Amino acid sequence: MAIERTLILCKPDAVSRGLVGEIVSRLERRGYLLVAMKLMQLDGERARKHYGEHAGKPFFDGLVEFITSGPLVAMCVEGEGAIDGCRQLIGATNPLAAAPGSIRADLAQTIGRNLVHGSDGKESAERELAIFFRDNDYVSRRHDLERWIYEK
Ligand code: DAT
Ligand code: MG
Repeated sequence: MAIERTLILCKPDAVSRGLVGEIVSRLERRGYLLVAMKLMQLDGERARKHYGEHAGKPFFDGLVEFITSGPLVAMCVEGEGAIDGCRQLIGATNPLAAAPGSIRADLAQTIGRNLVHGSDGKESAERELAIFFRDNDYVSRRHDLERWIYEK
């Protein structure tokens, strides 16, 4: 394993439902560290870039419309194996198939309003983080990493 960074979004449904704190809390309780965080509203261009792998699929236009429909919270989350670990906390894409205890199983009902985005691999994490953050948006949590997470 390695210390990884991943992009997590609290999508507009999460902001609108007042679930940002709940979602951030679950990530923090796992021990993951926030190293960048931004409340923002996406324009169509950036939304299409972020979800580029889904271009042409039947749900693509609705997905872009939804993700741009209101403010979202973008985060860079850091930790040991954080990419897969966050996907585990988030749960399967369809809340009905998500493991009980995951964010989507506990808090969401439908695939189109599943509250959270998490990068699905190293390459997508890097690509997606660059869409949302610049180099100087990141803070170092090295001290917390060493104190709480890193196994020496
Ligand atoms: P995930 O968000 O779990 O990585 P994904 O990358 O396959 O899932 O899809 C991105 C988002 O697109 C997903 O969170 C919700 C939406 N989506 C995916 N499949 C869908 C479908 N069949 N119908 C409606 N929305 C869908
Ligand atoms: Mg995905």
